[in-house]
Amino acid sequence: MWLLRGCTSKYVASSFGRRVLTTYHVLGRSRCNIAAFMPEAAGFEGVSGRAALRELSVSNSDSFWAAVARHRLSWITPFHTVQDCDLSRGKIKWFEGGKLNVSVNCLDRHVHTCPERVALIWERDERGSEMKYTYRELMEMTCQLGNLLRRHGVKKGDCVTIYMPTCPLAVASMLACARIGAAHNVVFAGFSADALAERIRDAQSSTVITVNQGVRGGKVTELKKTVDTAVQSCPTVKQVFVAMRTETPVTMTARDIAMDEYVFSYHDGDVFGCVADIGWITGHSYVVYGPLANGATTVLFESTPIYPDPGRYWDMVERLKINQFYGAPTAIRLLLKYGDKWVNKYDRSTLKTLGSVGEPINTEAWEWYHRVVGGGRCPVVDTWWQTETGGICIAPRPSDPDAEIVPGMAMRPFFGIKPVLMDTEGEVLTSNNISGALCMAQPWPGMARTIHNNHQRFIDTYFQPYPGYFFTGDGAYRSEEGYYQITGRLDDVINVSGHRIGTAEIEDVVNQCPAVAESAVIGYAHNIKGQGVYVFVVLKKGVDIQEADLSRQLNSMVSEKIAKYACPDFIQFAKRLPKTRSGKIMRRVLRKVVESDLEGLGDLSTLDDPAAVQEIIQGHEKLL
Ligand code: 6R9
Repeated sequence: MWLLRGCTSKYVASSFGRRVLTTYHVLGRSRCNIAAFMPEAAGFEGVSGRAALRELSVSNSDSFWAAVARHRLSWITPFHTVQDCDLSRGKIKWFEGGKLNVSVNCLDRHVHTCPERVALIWERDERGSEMKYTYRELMEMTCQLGNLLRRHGVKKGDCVTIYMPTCPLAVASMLACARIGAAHNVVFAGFSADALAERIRDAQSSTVITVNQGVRGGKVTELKKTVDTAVQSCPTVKQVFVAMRTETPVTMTARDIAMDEYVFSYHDGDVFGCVADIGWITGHSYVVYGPLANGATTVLFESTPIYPDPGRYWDMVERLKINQFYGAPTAIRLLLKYGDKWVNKYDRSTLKTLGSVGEPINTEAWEWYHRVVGGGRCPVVDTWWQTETGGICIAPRPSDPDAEIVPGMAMRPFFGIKPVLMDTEGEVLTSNNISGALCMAQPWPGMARTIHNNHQRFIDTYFQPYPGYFFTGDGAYRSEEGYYQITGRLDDVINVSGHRIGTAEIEDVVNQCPAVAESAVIGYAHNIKGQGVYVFVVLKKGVDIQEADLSRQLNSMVSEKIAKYACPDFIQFAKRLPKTRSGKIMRRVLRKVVESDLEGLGDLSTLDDPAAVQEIIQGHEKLL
C-alpha cells in the first residue's frame, strides 16, 4: 500500500464535505438492493414489487428519496426538508439542513460491520500483479492522507487537484479530500501539461497530488515532470505531493513533498469491475463513491484493454472473478476487431451482468458483447447518463430483473427519474414511437447543482432551453412500447434533403458491414441536399477493401436499413478516430476537418492521442 511518510493514523473528524451526493445502484438482478430499505421505510408499507416502487419513486419522489437517504446513508445532522428545487430557475437543493460526510459513508460504515471485506482490487498495468485492499486498510490510508493534507494547510472549501493514474492512492486522495471538506479536481493522467494547468487554474488549487511516473499499456509516462511544467503557469500552487508508482526517482523541488510505499494484505471478496478511469465521471460514481458507499469490492483498472494483448479484460475477469463488468462501447468495438479467440481463452463464468456506458452501443457491438463475452447468458445493460446527472438515469432493468431487453436501447427510466421528449417548439411529446430532445421533468438528488464559478452558464445550458425542465443535450426515441433509445447529441443530428437524422443511426448501419470496425458520420454543407453524409471508416484488422467496393456495400446497406438519402457521399478511411480519454469520438474535431476549418479545431486538451487528428487531416486532404 501507499504509506504517507510521517503521518499518524489519527481519525480525521468528520466535517461536511462534498456538495454532490451520489446515490448508487449496482447493475443487474443479483445486487439490486432496493428491497433493503423498503420494509421499514415509512410510506412504503403497502408497496410490493419493484415496478410499483418505481412508479412511487416518480409520483411521490420526496418520500422515496427521503426513505433512501435515511436508510442508506449515515447523517451527521438529519435533514429537515427533502428538497427545495425549482427547475424553471435552475435551483437545485436537496436534503436541506442535513449534513453528511461521503467518505464516512464509503468507509466507516463498512469498517464497523465488515472491516476485512475487500474494498479495492487494483488491477495493475503489469498483468497478474493485482493487489487487494480491505475497507479497514482503505480507511486508514484515507485518514492518514486526510491528516497529511490538513497538516499542510488544506482546509474545508479548498480544491485539491489529483493528477494520478487509477490506483488506490488516487481513491484515498479523493476520499481524504471529501473527509476534510475539500473538493477534488481529478484530472486524467493522460492530459498534457497545458490541459492540466488550465484545470488547476480553474480550480485555483494550492495543492496537487501526483505520482513520479505512470504506467499504462506498458508505457511509462512522466507525470511528475508534467506537473512541474504545468505548475509554472499556476501561481496558486504551493505544494505538490508525490507518491512513487515506479522505482525511478524524480527531481524534487522545495514545493514537493514525498510519499512512500509498502504492501497491503490480500483478501477475497465480491467484485464489481468498472474499467473506467477515475478521471471520468463513470470512475467517480461507479469505481469509487458508488461501490464503496454500498460496501462493494471495486476494481481499479490501471491498464488498457489491449495490453499486453486483447485478452486483458477477460483474463482479468477470470483472475479477479469479476461479477459485474462495466465498460464503454469504444473498447468493445476495439476488441471485436481482434476476434473471439481472445475472449474464449478465459473463464468468464463469474460474470452476471455486462454494462455499457458513454455512447450509443451499436447493434454489432451489443451482439458480440452479449453472445461472445457473456456467452449469451448475461444481460447487457446499456446505461444512459451524464456527468451532470451523477448516476445512471435510463437502463434496461431498473425495476424488473426479468424485463425484456432490446439490443442497443437504454430502455427504462431509473427510480425517481421522469424523462420527457420535447419537440422543436418546446412542447412535450406525449405519444410513443416518436423522437425528441431528452429532458427531465423532475429533479433527483444526484443531479448537478451548478458549474463551478459559473452558475449563469449552468442555468443557460441546462434550464433555459426548455423552461421548467432539465435539458440533457441528447436526442432520444421512444418506441411504441415506451422504451427509450438514445440517438446521440442533438448537435449530431443532420438534415439531408429535408430529412433529419441522427448520425448514430447511420453509424449503426455502417458498423454492421463486415469490413468495418468503427465509423463516425458527419454532416457537411452540400449545395443541393443542404447537408451531405461524410463517413470516416476504420477497417477491421487484416481487411483489405477498395473504396469503391466498400461504398457499394455501404450504399446498399444504408438504403435498405434507413433510406437512400442517408447513403454516404464521401468515405474516408482512417487508422483510428480522434477520441477523448473516456473513449468518446470527438465529432466536433471531425466536423471542423470536413469543413476544412483547421483554425477552428478548438480545445484539443481532452484528446487521447493528438496524432490521430493529424492523420485525419492528411487523409481528408488526400481525398479532396
Ligand atoms: C456517463 C457519461 C455524457 C454523454 C451523454 C450521451 C453519451 C452516455 C450513453 C450515451 C448513448 C448511452 N452517453 N451514455 N449515449 N447511450 N448508454 O458518459 O458521462 O462523459 O458526461 O457523457 O455521453 O451523449 O449526454 P459524460
